[in-house]
Amino acid sequence: MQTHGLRYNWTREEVRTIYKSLLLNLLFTAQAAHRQYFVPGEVQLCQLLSIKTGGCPEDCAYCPQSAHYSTGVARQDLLSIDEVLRAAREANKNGVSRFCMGAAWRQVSDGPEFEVVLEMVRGVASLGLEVCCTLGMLTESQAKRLAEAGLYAYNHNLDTSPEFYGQIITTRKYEERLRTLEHVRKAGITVCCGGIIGMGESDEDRIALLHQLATLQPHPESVPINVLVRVQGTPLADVDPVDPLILIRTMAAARILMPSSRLRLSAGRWALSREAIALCFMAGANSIFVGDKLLTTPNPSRLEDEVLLEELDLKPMHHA
Ligand code: SAM
Ligand code: DTB
Ligand code: SF4
Repeated sequence: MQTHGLRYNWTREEVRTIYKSLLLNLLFTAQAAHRQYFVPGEVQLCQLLSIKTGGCPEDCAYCPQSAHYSTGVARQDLLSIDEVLRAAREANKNGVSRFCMGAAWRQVSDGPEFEVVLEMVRGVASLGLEVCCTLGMLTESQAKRLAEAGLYAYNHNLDTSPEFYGQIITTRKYEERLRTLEHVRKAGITVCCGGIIGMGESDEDRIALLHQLATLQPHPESVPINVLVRVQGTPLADVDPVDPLILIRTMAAARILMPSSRLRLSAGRWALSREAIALCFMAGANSIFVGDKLLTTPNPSRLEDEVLLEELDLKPMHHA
């Protein structure tokens, strides 16, 4: 991967200036940055699978899987290796090049369930897919074992600014998230780290999140930008929806700050217009999640997405 021209010493002020610049200038600069590192019109298709659902001890205010809220999400114990491999093979056939397994855990515990997850990673990797996991906090030795099993990426989001974080989650600290990211890095696994917008945060919070991400050295190879999916029963069920132009601004700023990272238009795409999605691609997004479901919430159907890709002249990116 080309690393020329990347910067890690962005100041908060510089990030603010970029984020607040005139929208059309922002889009133009972001698209130019995008073209230095990527083939225009190529998008990576990723698919999620919830391998363990609900009943999570954390109190993340956005999350339908937290045991602190009653959201109607049915709890599901760890899936079998067979069920996971069946889903991964199906995804592979459908042109997906990255498969991400999510578990509603606060952290990974050593023991039989972790051994099963390691076997799932080996199996998915053997299909030639980029395999990603998001399992909560990890120790250094757990990260090392995942790397040995062939894990390509680990997703662990900072979610929002350090300042706003305490209003969203009280059961863990921002610093703990950063520590897991260090363990992932040290084990040689690529980092997938981003956040959520539309939780009632301010521009300054979004700027601070972008600043945190863009000063990680190296940058996360993958940056998911999620739009809050408001789920009944969670404390954020009735928060005002975010203006799509704010999403587009956040995407463009992320592309300029971290030009060589894959930028993923993740949760919340279902609620966006085709035109807003097109502007996200203009702003430098180059990946989406496909499949009828994200982890627990709905996503556009595969058929709708086929039409979308065709209408926007986008081509699926193949495995690197
Ligand atoms: N339990 C693990 C953790 O928190 O790291 C992994 C799974 S968790 C569901 C992964 C990410 O999904 C969260 O960090 C958050 O960014 C995102 N997420 C969860 N609920 C969401 C929602 N309602 N809308 C948008 N993003 C959401
Ligand atoms: C990420 O940043 N977005 C993806 C992935 N990482 C795990 C998933 C978002 C999940 C949205 C809520 C749900 O479907 O439960
Ligand atoms: Fe648990 Fe992850 Fe949901 Fe937080 S985001 S409640 S840690 S599943």
